[in-house]
Amino acid sequence: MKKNQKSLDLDTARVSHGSGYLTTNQGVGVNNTDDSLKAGKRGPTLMEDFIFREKITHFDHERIPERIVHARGSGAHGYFQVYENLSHLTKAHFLSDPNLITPVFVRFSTVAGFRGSPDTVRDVRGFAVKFYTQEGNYDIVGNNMPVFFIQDAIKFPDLIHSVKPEPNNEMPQAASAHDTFWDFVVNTPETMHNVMWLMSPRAVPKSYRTMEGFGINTFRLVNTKGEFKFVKFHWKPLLGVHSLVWDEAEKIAGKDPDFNRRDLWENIENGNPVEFELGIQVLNPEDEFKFDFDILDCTKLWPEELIPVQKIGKMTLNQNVNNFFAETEQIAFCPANVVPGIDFSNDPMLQGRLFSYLDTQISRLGGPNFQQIPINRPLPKVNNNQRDGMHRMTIDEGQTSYYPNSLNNGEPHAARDGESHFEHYQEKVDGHIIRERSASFRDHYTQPAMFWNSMSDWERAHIIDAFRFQLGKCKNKNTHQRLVDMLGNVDPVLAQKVAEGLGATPPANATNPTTAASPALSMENTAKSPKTRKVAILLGDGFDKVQFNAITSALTAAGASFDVVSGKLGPVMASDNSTVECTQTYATTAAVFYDAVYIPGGSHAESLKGLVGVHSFLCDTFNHYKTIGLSGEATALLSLLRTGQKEEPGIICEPATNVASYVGNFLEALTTGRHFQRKIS
Ligand code: HDD
Repeated sequence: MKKNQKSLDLDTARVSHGSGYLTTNQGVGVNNTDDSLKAGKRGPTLMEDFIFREKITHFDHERIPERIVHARGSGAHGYFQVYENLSHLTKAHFLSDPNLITPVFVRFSTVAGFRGSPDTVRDVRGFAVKFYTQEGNYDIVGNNMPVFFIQDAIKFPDLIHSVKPEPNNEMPQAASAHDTFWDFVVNTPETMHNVMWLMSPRAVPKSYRTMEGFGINTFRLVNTKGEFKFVKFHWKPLLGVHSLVWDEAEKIAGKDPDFNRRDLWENIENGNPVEFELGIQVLNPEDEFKFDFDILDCTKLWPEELIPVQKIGKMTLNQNVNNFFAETEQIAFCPANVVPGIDFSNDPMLQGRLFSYLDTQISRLGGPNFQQIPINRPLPKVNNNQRDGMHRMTIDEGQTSYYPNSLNNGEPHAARDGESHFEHYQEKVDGHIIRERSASFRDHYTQPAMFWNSMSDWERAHIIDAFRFQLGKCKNKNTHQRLVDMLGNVDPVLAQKVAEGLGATPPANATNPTTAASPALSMENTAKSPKTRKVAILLGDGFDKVQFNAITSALTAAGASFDVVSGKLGPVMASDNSTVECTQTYATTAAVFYDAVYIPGGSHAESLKGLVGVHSFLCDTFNHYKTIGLSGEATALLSLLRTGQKEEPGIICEPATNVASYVGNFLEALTTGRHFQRKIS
């Protein structure tokens, strides 16, 4: 793979430890790193043992504070290319030339959990992208939901204090299903819209490769003529948007807490690039007041049907980190990192964010020089009079470190015309200094209702179950009722169903304030591809090799993958006495890690019937709406499902197997993904 500019820059910091003798940090050779220096073989350790002291001291200081939010995350390198010259909209150089390759680093994250918490919890996901442009670093620090919980950044500490583990007992970990979060929600109606998203399947993404990203806040694009447009940023995954079901997410959290991290890592490691298109919604300044929401209010989205998303370029993630700490942990994103041509709006959330990130990074990364850490340093030369501070990495030469100066001929000089530089958009501002919220921010229910109206049946069922689960974990009954009353302003059916689950009283005057819907908000019609699909093939001695071969070659041809699962690792014998290597067992894996289960015919079917592992594979696959494939003698295993479940969609079961047509049916069901029409109760 040809290296991009940032990769070459990072090469200067990479150190290989493949060979050579051990040394101290001073470069002095060490011939024993196992025994400390003692006064006699059984005597006390000596203070003069600098080798011991250095090793232990370094170890004692190996941890840095984790991020106050988004502590749990995974990152990857890649690049971005714009589809066409956008200089009519923005002077940003990296958006002007389709041939230009801009290196990027992306970090995906959960929000509430600690650094070691599981990936598949119900939470918003962070989606932060750093573009290493030729004009400096540009960051889009977004989430996988297009709106936020609060309208003003000053409330952020309250929101986060409420969702993090409760301060008296530090429970629960990485979960919003507890009293303080919902207490905050019922006291803060502006949270309603994001709460609807949080209860939806979007909050349990199947993969970082299959979630959307949103810049959320409103920004400006500014061109060379000084004209601006308001803009919102979107990331659209080429593989479509896919989520887990809740029972699956909970089980995976225990069985593989690294589920999303592993998926990202393994795909990049296996040469499957991860691709997102960058989209923009562009709004003329004269249209600022045309809508029934305020475009500066980040609890509102701009419906794509009103303001279409234009796809302007593609990001490809194709390289894993060499060292998690040096890259993923030390990277520092900041919404204030903009380049010429991209500017801020007066969105009060964005304005507050512009302060917080750099501030937190000074303590998280140990001082004001964290921009010099290799993963953070920009590609253009940093040229200013800032000096000193903790961990300064550069040796800044010269006598002067101030401006203006004559001793250094006025250098470095203020950028002149023709030299890339940032100029703030010269907005005219007029108003009284006031600590108040604009009246145009007051409608907290129309867009949550639009979101609800846009959902398919299965998404609605997911949302109702999520409210019931989350509130069910809250001890305070008053909170249940207040939440149900809030939902009465979103939709009567939603309020009624949630009330039923909580034993609360449905609100008397519940109404849905709008008939509007935005089809783009539903995941129902998203792209579906066999390429993300993985099948568990359950085998015992005596399986039908012809059927096995037909399925596995079809899966490989379609770009899907499979694991052979059996009672023990090693070879499993087919009916024709050939063998197939089994790579997973019922102890090492489970149905939650696959999109489908397939069992070929053959004499093994009878023995599989009695295995607990096979039973739980089939039941979980059924309950999670996934495809079940049984052919030949294995169709008898259908008896492991309860009566009434056997005719449900997504069950491809054929006793007299016509191999070719069977494989076609199975692949079609697999590509569909989940069969939500299935009744699982
Ligand atoms: Fe934030 C991290 C996204 C509001 C303060 N935020 C952080 C990260 C993401 C977001 C993705 C992790 C970046 C990484 O991977 O390192 N934050 C958002 C979005 C917001 C938002 C989309 C609303 C539109 N954030 C927000 C507010 C504040 C912060 C209102 C404070 C006033 N966010 C922070 C922070 C973090 C952070 C405390 C923690 C670690 C860090 O910055 O570097 O400064």
